[in-house]
Amino acid sequence: MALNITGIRARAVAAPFKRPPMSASGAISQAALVLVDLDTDAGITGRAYLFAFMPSMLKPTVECVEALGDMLRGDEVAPLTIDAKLRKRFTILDVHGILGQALAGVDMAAWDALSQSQGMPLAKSLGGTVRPVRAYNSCGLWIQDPAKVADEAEELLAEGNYAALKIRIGRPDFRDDLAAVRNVRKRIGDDVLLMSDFNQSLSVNEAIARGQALDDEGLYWIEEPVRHDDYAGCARVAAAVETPIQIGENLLNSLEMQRAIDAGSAEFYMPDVQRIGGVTGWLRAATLAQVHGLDMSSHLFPEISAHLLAVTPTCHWLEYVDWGAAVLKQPVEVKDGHVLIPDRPGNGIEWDEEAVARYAVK
Ligand code: SMN
Ligand code: MG
Repeated sequence: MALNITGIRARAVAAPFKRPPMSASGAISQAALVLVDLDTDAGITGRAYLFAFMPSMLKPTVECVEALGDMLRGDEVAPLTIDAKLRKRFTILDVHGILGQALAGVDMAAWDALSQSQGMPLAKSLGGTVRPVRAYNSCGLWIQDPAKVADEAEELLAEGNYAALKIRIGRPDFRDDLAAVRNVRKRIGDDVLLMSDFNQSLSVNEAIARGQALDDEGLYWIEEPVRHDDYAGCARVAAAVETPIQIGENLLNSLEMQRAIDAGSAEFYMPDVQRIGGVTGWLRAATLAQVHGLDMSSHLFPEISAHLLAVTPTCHWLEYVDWGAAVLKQPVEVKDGHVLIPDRPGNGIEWDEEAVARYAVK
């Protein structure tokens, strides 16, 4: 029986962060989220949220999602068909930026509606099983006073009995990065994995120098050392630095991922479900990672990423952040350093309407 779209609603919220992100590429003051509700003629509503990065981008993102909803009214909830239709329609405009994020939001909500209609968690609808997915706590260790990071590292580990954390680096003076990494390592011991993220802040030569200087510090990966689209530059860094290089949160589709792989840009890949094209785009990226034997992790969106990593052949690490939790009825649970995929139909996202009203942006 066909499930058809009756409309798509989008709402803007700006929720507070427990620990506001401050990366080498700037600060983010509020969790600016667009909540997507895809209504169907069976009474099922598919849900997803998008991260607009800044409150000023909420309105255009909402309008973009609503415009896509107008194009899909009456269409069957068939995510691959919807993806093909919309991408064909937007060929001349191109789908980078906010439009691409809106496409991903619609895709995620459509997959949610579809798997709800099947009465299965998304991971099961995709042919996988519900299982815990190992995660690192990425909710802190932003660019800050190197003397304070060790206390925060300890707090972050305790929040979910984690075995891995990510520290943000790229301070103006590299000695402060080194001090921060060493302080954290000293406190967490040798058994905890420590990922790191430069957030695209370095030139290729700086990245090689800093990366080599960090090679003896036991970091598990160095993320986005240089601008995300400089695949050749990133490959020079990857060749010169022993610590594995991780990239992918800014990849917009699997063709871009193929280009990055062809260039030898990195050892690890971590697509972001909102950038790579929703569930549909993720599955294509996951196949590519498998074909090339590359470990694949997720970026943000732990709720949906847990389902997706459960069906990713080269599943590596889930990035846990609590940025959507403030507006969710049942935020994902973390136990012993693993995100638990909720055993209920769909992706598990339901809004806490009271919180949504509290943080609504008109
Ligand atoms: C990141 C992404 C988005 C906002 C802040 C920080 C970071 C990460 O690159 O990988 O968590
Ligand atoms: Mg990153």
